Amino acid sequence: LFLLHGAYAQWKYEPSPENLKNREWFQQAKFGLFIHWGVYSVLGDGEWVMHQQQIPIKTYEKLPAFFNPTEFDAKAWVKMAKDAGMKYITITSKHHDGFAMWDSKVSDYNIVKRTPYGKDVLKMLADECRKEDIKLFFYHSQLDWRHPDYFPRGNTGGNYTGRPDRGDMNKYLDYMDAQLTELLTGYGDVAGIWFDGMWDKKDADWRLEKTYKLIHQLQPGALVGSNHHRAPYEGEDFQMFEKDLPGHNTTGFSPEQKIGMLPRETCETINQSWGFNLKDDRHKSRKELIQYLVKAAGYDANFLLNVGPMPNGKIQPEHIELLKQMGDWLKQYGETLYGTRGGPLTARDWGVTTQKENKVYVHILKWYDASLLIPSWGKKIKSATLFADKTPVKFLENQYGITLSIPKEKLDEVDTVIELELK
Ligand code: FHN
Repeated sequence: LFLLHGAYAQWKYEPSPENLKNREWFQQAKFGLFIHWGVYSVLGDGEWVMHQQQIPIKTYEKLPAFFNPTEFDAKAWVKMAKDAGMKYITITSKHHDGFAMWDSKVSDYNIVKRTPYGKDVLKMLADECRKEDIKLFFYHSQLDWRHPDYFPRGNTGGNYTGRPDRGDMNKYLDYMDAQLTELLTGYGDVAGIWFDGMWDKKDADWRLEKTYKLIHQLQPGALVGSNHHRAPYEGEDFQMFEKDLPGHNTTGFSPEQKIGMLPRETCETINQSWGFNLKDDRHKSRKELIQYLVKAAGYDANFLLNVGPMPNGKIQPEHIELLKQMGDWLKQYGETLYGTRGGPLTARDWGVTTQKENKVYVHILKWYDASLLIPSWGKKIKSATLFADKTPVKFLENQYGITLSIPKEKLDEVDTVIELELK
């Protein structure tokens, strides 16, 4: 046993060349669409409805019969994402309720077998993404409220399932690996697996090594990430921060993490909910969303922005409109984000910087004065230009740093971008 344990601890993951290439692509992509969609959307009360309304499994299992998304149009979703300037989509293949959104062979608790709709939406989406050159990730919940061998933390405190707290975790993990195998063999190139839910049973043996090796063997290019709110484990390819800019330590930050080690991503919802919520009309504003995207880039992270489609398969019109506005903004300013890396400065109260080759983009998100002093990072500046209209910006370099003069009337309340060309 000791030897086995030792072997586990020593596993050293060597990402394949295509994996490293995909990591680079990921770092350049900057913006993705997160989709939380499942049978829960029928109730319009978010994806945690089973737990929150304490619905017993037997009752919840009646829900798929009401899920008939006849208006679902993969083409329209992918076009919406593309028009928003997004480069990838991450969709829930299975959320905590255990319902599979594809034609799973190892469980008939899936969209093809249990709903009047009867079609494999992941397949349709994967085909459309491939056509349109949008990459597709699967969000996969490790926590499973329905599988008899996943024993949740119980009906007190943790998650409500209305069933006993026992089972054979290994059997559950075999099932999970079998479902992952289906997703990684039947849907073409998968950009990655986005795990969530391990936090439910922090001390369980999740057999991560086995699962991660399986994924890397089936699709060496696929990127593995997990929303476990801890420092990355061996076998992971990117690090995610839920509702959190890296390092802002509310969720997803761990002091032991090595900053900059893996590509990063932060996710947020467009309103307050992940899954469709009828009562949620607290949509974020255009300004908030654009600034979040810019800040994420300044923190060297992608922004994965979530929508929860309605039970009919359509996306709320308010969300379509907001995404369109982001896309319009990106048409003008995308150059200052795509393909850049965060820095050279760390985030400031006034905003962030992004960089690409011999250019640095100063994104001023909140500033009221006609000049701004930024610290110097040891490089000399050749020119400074207001990105929006290419007019020159006066600057002064001295021992205090770089002072940029910004004509007040040119300050943009969303993002005033100053392009610095380096010598
Ligand atoms: O419990 C889930 C939640 O439903 C949602 O999927 C988010 C997305 O990041 N993650 C979990 C909470 O950490």
